[in-house]
Amino acid sequence: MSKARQLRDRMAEQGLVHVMAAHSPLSAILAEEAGFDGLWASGFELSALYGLADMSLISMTQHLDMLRAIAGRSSLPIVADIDTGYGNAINTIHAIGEYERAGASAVVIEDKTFPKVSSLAPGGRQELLRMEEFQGKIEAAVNTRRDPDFLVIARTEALIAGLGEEEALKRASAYAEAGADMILIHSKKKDPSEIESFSRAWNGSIPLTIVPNAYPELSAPRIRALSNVRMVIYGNYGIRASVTAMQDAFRRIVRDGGVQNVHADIVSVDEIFRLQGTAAIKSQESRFLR
Ligand code: SPV
Ligand code: MG
Repeated sequence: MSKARQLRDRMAEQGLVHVMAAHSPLSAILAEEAGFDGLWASGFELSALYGLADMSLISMTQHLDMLRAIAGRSSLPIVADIDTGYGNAINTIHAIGEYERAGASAVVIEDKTFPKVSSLAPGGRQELLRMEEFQGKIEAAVNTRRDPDFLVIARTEALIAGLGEEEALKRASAYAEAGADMILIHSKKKDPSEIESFSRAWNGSIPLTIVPNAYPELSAPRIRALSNVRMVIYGNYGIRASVTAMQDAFRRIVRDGGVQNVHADIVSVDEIFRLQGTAAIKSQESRFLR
């Protein structure tokens, strides 16, 4: 059974799957150990890892390399954030082949123009593609996938662009007609009202995915009450948690003039050895090194 099938089955069984952002194999290992259902190969997180803005500056090759490395160290299904599909429908066809081969179980493609600007960037330029052109990208993606369970998730940025619920609903219906498996509806409003209202108004022809980055109070019980939502993506929590931890430790080391205090408050080197799979290598050494 493919991981894409597993993800679909889990959505059907649980009603809601929890997908954590991963920007590296190590963050993917930690997400799997914590109990998430899937991984989000986030463009925002990978851009931040490179110290860059999430504005189509990271190449498809860089994203694919990281996705392959993540797939090699985690058994969870991966939802790949492929932004605008790297160009037009022809670029999208190429991208779908590459991402499926690299080990993704799903892609999210958004209806912005290339190059995109991060949805949450204050005052960010948010230009949408013509709806018909984006339908072409969705049809191309659906037509290209080899595993029929591979999920094509169409993300509309109509609310992000300030075009309102009616436009968002119109676009979501058009993308469902084009063959999308799910709609990702995103909002940068500081409360979940836009998302709750959209989800109530949605015709339910295909399920919804949400990314509660700007409105964190939308907890799992409240999401479950929105009957159309089947996937929640925790979109930037991996990189933010890492930055919090590193800022704290690095500042303390400078302030304290050494690592004597921080040492006991961070994980041991043995814990890193465990995450690196060192025990398995030890047993391989004793078996095969002669
Ligand atoms: C990402 O994590 O790259 C996303 C989610 O696309 S957001 O940054 O909120 O747009
Ligand atoms: Mg993104």
